[in-house]
Amino acid sequence: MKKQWFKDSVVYQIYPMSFQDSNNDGIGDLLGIVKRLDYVKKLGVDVIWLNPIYISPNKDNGYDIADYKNINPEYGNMDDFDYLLAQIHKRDMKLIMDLVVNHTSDQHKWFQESKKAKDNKYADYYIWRDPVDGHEPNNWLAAFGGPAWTYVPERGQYYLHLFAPGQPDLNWENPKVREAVFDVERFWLDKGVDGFRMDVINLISKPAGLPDLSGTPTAERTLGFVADGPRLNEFLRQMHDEVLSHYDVMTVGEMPGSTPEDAIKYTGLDSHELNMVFQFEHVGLGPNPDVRLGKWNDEPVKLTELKSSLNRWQKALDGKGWNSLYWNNHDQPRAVSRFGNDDPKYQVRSAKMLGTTLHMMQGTPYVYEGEELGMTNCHFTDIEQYEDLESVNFFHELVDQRKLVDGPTMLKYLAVKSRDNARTPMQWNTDQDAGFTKGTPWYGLNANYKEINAKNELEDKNSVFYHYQKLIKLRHDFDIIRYGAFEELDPQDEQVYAYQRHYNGKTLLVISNFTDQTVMRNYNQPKNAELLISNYTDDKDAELRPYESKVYLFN
Ligand code: TEU
Ligand code: CA
Repeated sequence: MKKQWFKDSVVYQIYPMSFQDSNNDGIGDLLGIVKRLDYVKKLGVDVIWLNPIYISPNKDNGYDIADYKNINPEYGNMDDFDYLLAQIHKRDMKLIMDLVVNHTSDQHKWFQESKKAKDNKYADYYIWRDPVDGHEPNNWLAAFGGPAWTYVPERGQYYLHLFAPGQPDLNWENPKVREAVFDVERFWLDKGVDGFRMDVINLISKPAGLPDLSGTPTAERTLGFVADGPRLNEFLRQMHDEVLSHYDVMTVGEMPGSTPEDAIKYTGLDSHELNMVFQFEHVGLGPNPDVRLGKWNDEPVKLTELKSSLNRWQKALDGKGWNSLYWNNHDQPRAVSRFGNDDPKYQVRSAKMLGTTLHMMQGTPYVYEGEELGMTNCHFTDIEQYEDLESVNFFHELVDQRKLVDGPTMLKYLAVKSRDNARTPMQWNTDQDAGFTKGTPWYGLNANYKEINAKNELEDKNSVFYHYQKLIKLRHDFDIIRYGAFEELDPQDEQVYAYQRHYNGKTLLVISNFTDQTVMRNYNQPKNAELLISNYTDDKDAELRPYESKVYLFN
């Protein structure tokens, strides 16, 4: 069996558009990333995951691909890519690319051909259906608003798009589509890429017959209904056997709606499909006062629910599969705002607490650009400040069209949940535009970049950066962190997240106070227990101060 290096790795996610601009057009690019590789290496990560950099009209910031084998000129060219890959490998790091093959852009040549006729080579590359009583073929709704079907008069048919009309779903039932995707994968793997993050890969097999959704159709329920369709295992197995198994690669499947049982099917120890999955349970927590509004609310997450979710995944996959570990990414609000406390009084402490809580678990941790600095949400107050189609579409659909919520309330919800919170430029220093660009940034910076930036943190040994650097080093140094069995402690405790790991007779005890209160908790660790890491400079034993998080190792 190939060495499963993904189990020893920490991944750093770069959103290229917002990471570093090198030619002052205000847009991050590949040569900009090269300039920052020593910073990424200093953090100690092993793998870089790059969000899509292919030719795209950018209706969904690159998740609408028009040419899988060419670089979007905004980011540079193929020579720049080859240079970036070589520079990553030279620093003994690996690169995984974002593979978006549930759908393409409507500007892709395949779709441009497919929409013309019912009998050309590409006619069945997408999912076309005749109108039913003059309407959409079923009641599915799209993740970015409106119905999941758009009518094309040239064909006299509707095509399916689970996301935006500019993102037509590929027809994976068609073996030619599977071959075309495998060809794309081989193209990048033959260039030396070390694996893929696979976008919404559990949506590629649709329910047979595309039946109506029962009950109230919503965008979220549509994704959940479509997810994990009848031929998913078959398609993933074919991809593994025909392509992935011929390379030493790491794969992570993004799987909205997946359960631990699903994940074991796809990441079973033989890894004959994927190495791990991104599941959405913990980032989707919080009561949903009005299902018609989907994720749009500002309900806080209850710690007992967060613990129940993460602990269930830890226990279910222990010895059976492999977890990805993340708090945030380009689709989620900033971790310290969502799960910690971004009040300047607690921002550093709680960002470190979140890092410790996640990085001491079993699985492969993912650090999203800026998370290692404790970057926060933007607290926008005006719809004009948003650029993500998901946020803008739903503001207009829910406020203006369906009148389900008023503008000020929806703006509160956007401020908490919008993906734009994660997409403002990386905060490098206190220069104009935080050193991200000398041009006009494609998107405004978070106003707090003079306080929160890489330069300040590299000069402060107590910064979030050095805390993450230490967490990553601990994972590399201690088998118990990588492989130890997981044991939850006090699941009903509403203030403190505590758990243990066990390996070869040793115990790791992880204690995190998720509140701004001082609380007393005694876990009876031996007096000679070694304190591996803490976000305080001293240790008051049972007294846990606001957001205090510490890790003990003992026999
Ligand atoms: O996201 C999958 C997905 O389910 C998103 O709709 C996400 O859960 C939602 O935006 C959270 O509010 C992937 C990519 O990560 C995302 O950036 C793309 O927009 C989407 O697929 C379509 O490709
Ligand atoms: Ca640029």
